Amino acid sequence: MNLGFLAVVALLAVAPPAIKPQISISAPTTKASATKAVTVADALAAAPAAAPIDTVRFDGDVVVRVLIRSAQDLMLVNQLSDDMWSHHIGVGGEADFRMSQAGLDTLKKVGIPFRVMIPDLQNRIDAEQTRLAQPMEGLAWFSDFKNLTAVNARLDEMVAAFPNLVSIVNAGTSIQGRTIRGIRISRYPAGTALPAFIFTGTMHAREWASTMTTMWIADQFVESNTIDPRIAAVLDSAEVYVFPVQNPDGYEYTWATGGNRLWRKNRRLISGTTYGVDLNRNWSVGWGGSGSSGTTSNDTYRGTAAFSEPESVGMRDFVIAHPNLVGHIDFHSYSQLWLWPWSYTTTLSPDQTALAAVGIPMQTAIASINGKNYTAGPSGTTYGLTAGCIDDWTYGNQGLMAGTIEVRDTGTYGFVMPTSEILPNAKENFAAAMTMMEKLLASSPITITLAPGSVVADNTASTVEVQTVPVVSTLITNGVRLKWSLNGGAIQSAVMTSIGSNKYRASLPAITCASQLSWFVEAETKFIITHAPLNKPTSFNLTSTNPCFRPADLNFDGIVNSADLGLMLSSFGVCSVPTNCPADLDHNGEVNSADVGALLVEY
Ligand code: 0X9
Ligand code: ZN
Repeated sequence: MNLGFLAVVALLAVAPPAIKPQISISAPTTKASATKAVTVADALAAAPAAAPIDTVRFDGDVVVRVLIRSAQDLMLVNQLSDDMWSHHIGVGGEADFRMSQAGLDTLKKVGIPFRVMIPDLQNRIDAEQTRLAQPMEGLAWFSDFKNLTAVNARLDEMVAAFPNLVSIVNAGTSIQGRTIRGIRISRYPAGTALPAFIFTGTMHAREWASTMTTMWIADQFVESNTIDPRIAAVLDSAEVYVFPVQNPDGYEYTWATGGNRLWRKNRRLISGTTYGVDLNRNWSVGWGGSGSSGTTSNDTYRGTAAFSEPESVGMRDFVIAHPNLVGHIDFHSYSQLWLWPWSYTTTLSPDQTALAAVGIPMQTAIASINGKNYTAGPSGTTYGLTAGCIDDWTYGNQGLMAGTIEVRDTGTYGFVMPTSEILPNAKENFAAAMTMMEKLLASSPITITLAPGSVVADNTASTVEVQTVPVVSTLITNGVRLKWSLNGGAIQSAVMTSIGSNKYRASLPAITCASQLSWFVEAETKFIITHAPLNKPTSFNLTSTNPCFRPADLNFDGIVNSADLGLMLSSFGVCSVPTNCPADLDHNGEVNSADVGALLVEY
């Protein structure tokens, strides 16, 4: 791991232009930059309505992968480009930058090693525009990228087709007044106590592959909810939230005439011609730290304060309002990475073991679909420091297992991905999401090893024993609990005592004739509480019923009568196995007249 490079990446993101070193090369005067978008947006506002406004163009721009050998290399590249496409740290510290031909010429002159990844960026954008202008009727939804209107229409269609499964949820309103829409997928009524997962996309506007990935997750959970046994099992035990577009204004701007295909931030007007806060630098955990910028024009501008932006406030409040959330993946593009906390520091999270216990199987699951290798690890050391990200907050503040997936590709196409990649990419990332859910739901499986039958004796406490072997993270202190409700009343709880071998024991209270007890066991680990007998609400309905059993009611019909007397008389005599001799009411090893007397008292 090249820690020096990390520090430099951080420097790149935070360094305001005023302190850039004066390097004695001629800076390109026609440098393509995010400020182009600002100019056009400004022109849009000022222009007469009829004036044709061109979409921001990147004619002549290239995307280069630069080998950063030193801090000076990076500072120089920073002079030549203000659009870093990937911060991915490869061997020797490689990163992708968009720059003009003049910038490329300078790179050659000064001898920094580089490779042109995309020589014809504007051609590719033009080809994409031409393709998207073709009619799409009759084509499968995932055959091409979809704009915000189409995404929203698709969410509405899911609700219409599966009204008992899918409902629209929202996470507030963007700065331009667009609703941040998502769906809830659940077999249970809202408010049912179930663990929940949230999958989010398109926080960065140009990362269209993340929109399609989250839409595919939604699609699979909706369309295959009864067909695919793994999906069905998850929906038995959990609810799923999907927010495909967290930055609707920015996304719309990447599609709009007069917009900018490569826009990243939200669309806050900061001042003059400067727009946008990086929503993935606007969260409170580590806010303001390395890998975020205080310069308003920077692509990683963090805003004036944590949660200065309505989009991050909306998402934050949604997560706070759903304390049953246990897992979160925020999808971005590109680089094929699975990054878990922390991202604001290189210090390992206290839950590194648990994060890896789920994270490595997720990486394996991705590879199992199409053979693609995604690099996985803690974000700070795997990717570089990025302070103020959503997943550091959902993990650090809300206790969710969380992380960021950078989907395909590794730079051949970058943000302008061919349609042939949409489904293979979506499918391998669906596998990651599935694995996170399954691993967490099976985080601490509980086996009931001793339980009372459905009928218990009057006024006799019964014992429950369970075994649970946590596989993701350890049980919290007093984390295994027996819970019950007497006659439908308030839920009572008792900590189960450890009896060794991962076994725990506790007693259910004695109950009297005709009362009813419902009970279940829960095991609490850092990320999720699992339940037994099943991790779903119906588990609670395992009941223990006492039908006012009387010993003399030998045929269990609720009444002591001549039928019971007949049974007793037919078993008159010595009991060879006293415990198997119900008619021996006084337990003296013989059914005799004393027992008949006892039976008649009960008549
Ligand atoms: O910089 C970002 O916000 C993400 N990369 S991107 O190219 N999509 O912009 C990476 C965030 C990595 N940090 C976290 N794990 N949050
Ligand atoms: Zn991103």
